[in-house]
Amino acid sequence: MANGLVAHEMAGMARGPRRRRHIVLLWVAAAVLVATAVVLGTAQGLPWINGGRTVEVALVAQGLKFNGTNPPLEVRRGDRLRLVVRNAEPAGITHDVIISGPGGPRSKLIVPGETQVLTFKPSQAGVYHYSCSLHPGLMDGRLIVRP
Ligand SMILES: [Cu+2]
Repeated sequence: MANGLVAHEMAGMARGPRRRRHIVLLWVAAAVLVATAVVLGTAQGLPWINGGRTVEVALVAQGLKFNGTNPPLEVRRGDRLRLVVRNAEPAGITHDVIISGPGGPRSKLIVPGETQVLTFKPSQAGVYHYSCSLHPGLMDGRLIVRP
């Protein structure tokens, strides 16, 4: 995408006056600087760069497990976790989802066939848990929040 933008700007340069060429060069330099900062910031986990990241995870509750194995989930501090939880059980088996740890939210009861979305933006790093309060010990996975 960045290459496409540069090519477009270069085409403009060939036709435009000298002043316009300087402005275009400034914009290209600024774009390169911003792109570099974003890449470096993301790689180093700087919250001021990646604070707006949303991590969406689909969880299917079935057979008294989340996604079969209650897999560990991983985000970085400052990420917004968006859990999309679907209850795929037969009639009569209700679940919920609770994130344990500082500020962790709790869903309402989720009946078979229903989907609920739970969002959570952890402000502290550490190991949290996502679990179903109706099936403790069976539906319990780790949520790892990296610093
Ligand atoms: Cu449950």
